[in-house]
Formats: sequence, C-alpha cells, structure tokens
Amino acid sequence: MIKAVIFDLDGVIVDTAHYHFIAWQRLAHELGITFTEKENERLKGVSRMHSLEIILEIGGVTLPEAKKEELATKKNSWFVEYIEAIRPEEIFKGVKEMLQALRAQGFKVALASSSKNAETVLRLLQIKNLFDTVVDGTMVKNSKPDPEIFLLAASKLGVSPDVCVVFEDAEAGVEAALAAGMKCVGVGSANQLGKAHAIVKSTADFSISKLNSL
Ligand code: B16
Ligand code: MG
Repeated sequence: MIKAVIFDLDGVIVDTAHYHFIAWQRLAHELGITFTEKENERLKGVSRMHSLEIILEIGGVTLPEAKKEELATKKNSWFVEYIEAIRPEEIFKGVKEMLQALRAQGFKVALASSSKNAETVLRLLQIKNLFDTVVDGTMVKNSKPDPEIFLLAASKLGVSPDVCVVFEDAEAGVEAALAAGMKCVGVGSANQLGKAHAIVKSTADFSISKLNSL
C-alpha cells in the first residue's frame, strides 16, 4: 500500500526549469559555448555545480575551481532575479488541488528538490503548508541520480521507500527514485523518462486512484 507521495519541484509543480535554462544559456553565451534546449535536458534535476560542469564539457572548456564557483554564483544571481516575479498562478494546473486531495485521503506528501532555491520558490507560490516535509539541495551531499534526497524525504516522513511514489520530470530524477527503491511517475516525454513506472504529460493528469497499481 502506498503511503507517501514525493514531488520534485522544477518541472513538476512549476516551470522554473525554463528560468534555469535561460540563466545557463546566458552564461554559456558569455563563455562562447552554444547551449541548446536539447542539451538542457541533461541539466534537469542535477546540482548547480554539476550543471556548470556539463556545460563546460559541451564547450570543451576547463576552468579552475575558483572560477567555476564564481560562474555558478553568477548564474544563480540571474536565476534568483528571474524567479522573483513568480506568482501562485504559475503552479501547473490542478497540482494544488492534487496536493490537497492526497492529504485529505491520508497520504503523506513531501517535496524533494535538488534546488537550493526551493524554499524561495515555495514561498512565492504560497504552497509550503501543503507539504508534510520539504527536502532540498541544501540538505544533501549527493544530487540526483543519487537516491539520497528521496531516501531523506522518506525518512523524514517516517515511511519506508517501498511505500513511496515519486513524481519527476528529469531523467536523473527518475533514476534517483528507482535507485531509492520507490515507484516513479515521469512527467514529460517517454524519450527521456522511459524507465518510470508511468508517464504523464503533466502532473495533474495522473489519477490518484492509480497510485496503488503502478
Ligand atoms: P539551484 P528539481 C533542480 O530542481 C533543477 O531541475 C536543476 O536544473 C537545477 O540545476 C537544480 O535544481 C539546482 O538548482 O541552482 O537552484 O540550487 O528539479 O530537483 O526541483
Ligand atoms: Mg525537476
């Protein structure tokens, strides 16, 4: 019996993935690296520094650690600027109602985002109160595809991994959920998320009644 549902943030609850992309593209442009939306798929769900390393690898550029820290901080300051304007209306259609319905039906609900800006985004969206626990990039050592973040969410909820379902839009996130021993609903296209137990176009397309038959 499924007891808990764990949600990723970027790309599952709100489209901050787009703001990450334009901030990374701006940085790549400054570095003379061509960075497309297709390549951006590799960045979804992975940490800030790992994202930068993927972009540098695409451009064939090697930089010292201190410079990488400086560039990652610069990208983040642009990202923080872009997301300042996020409003509650930007939550994907039906997601707020889904979170409320899950809790009304007795499921525990967690947020597990690799982002160190997750608290800010939740505050701007005014939905923090809809989660029993929030785990973010400031609390883990290893980013997705490592299962650490989902295992921490389960332990904070007081449930074992095998009674959890994860909603994820990133390939790295689906891999992390499976490595944690959890069921996973992929949000997006089968090309990237083929390993998930089910795939939906958008989060609220998934019917809660199917949680126990994944
Ligand atoms: P930050 P999620 C992830 O959030 C994003 O998908 C990923 O693209 C980003 O690099 C990562 O957060 C770190 O974000 O720079 O804000 O700490 O999808 O796990 O909610
Ligand atoms: Mg995501």
